[in-house]
Amino acid sequence: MVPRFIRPICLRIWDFFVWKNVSGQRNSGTGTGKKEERKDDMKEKLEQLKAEALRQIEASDALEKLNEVRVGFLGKKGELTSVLKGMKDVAPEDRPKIGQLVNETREQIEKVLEEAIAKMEKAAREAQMKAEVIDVTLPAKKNEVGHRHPNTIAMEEVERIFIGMGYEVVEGPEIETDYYNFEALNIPADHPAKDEQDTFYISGDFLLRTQTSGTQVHEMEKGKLPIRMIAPGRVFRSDEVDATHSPSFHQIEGLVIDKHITLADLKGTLAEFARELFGEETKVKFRPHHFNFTEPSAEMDVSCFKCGGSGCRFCKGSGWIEILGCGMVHPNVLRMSKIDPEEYTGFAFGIGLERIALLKYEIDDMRLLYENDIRFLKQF
Ligand code: 2NL
Repeated sequence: MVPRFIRPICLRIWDFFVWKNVSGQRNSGTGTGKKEERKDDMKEKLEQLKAEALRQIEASDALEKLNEVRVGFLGKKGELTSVLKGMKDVAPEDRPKIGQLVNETREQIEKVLEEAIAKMEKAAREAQMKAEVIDVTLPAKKNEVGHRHPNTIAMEEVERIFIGMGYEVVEGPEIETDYYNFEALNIPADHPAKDEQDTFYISGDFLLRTQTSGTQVHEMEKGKLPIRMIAPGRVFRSDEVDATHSPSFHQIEGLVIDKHITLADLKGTLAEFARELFGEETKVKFRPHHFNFTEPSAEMDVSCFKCGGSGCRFCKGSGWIEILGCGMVHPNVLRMSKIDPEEYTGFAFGIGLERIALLKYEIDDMRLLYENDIRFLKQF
């Protein structure tokens, strides 16, 4: 499209000729008869020009063609400009008249041109609207809303309970040294858990942590007491995959260290945890056990939340379900992390997250948690 500034430029050219004409009047005395003729010639030429422009506009079937017409007639080097160049041969007194005529011709061509452009643009818009018609009866695109993995739901539930009791959630590295994973936990060098058959060794001193206790050792070493923390996270053991085992699973360990912490604190805390997780009616019992890092040690069972303790398929008839391991932190463990066992005592526990998820959602095969079959995951 030819910009509108072309027009003022043409008018300037026109003014220039009028000015030249005034000075010409003063300086020269050309015969007026010939100039009279020129005036009529120009009138006729303008008429022809207009007729031709209108004909071309009429014949245009595309916006580009209309643009060509504009450039050809109204442009800087267009027909009208070249008519203006003939002005020098017109008698000075006729020049304003011819000038006016040129302007009128320009305006008329412009008007018709603009109307033709508007009409063509409207037609193009309408054609486009027709082509892009939206079928509002088509079914809408559905955005599938994702949700948390059952493991995550269980993990966040356990975290919520302990945060509610004033515990801090601390995460630590999945790669640990032998010291943080075993030695600092009072696990002797010849302990079977350290066997290559059970632990993934990386190189030298490094291994994939088999429990999140290392995170708690790091925390004890900081020397800031008391401690009330849980350490959730991924752990690794060199196990074959089956319905209850996976080489990578999740654990939530807990640690409390303060003055005057007793077994009563351990029992009260873990009983409260069980009631929040499985319901107000839940009973707990502690069975003696052995862990290197705690003394005494125990395993905690909860009354079966399916049958209430009378015995069913879910609890294999016993009425109890094993849920976690726990104990009072071994004095050797405290000492190795520079905590005086005469002044401070503590309790610790370890919960297998997958076990909680399987129990809570009544899933009978751990592998389902890792296969990421959307039909399975959608159910939680
Ligand atoms: C289990 C047993 C347990 C701990 C973990 C722990 C950590 C420190 C000191 C003492 Cl730093 N103990 N952790 C204690 C008892 C049991 O886990 O069966 N976990 C699934």
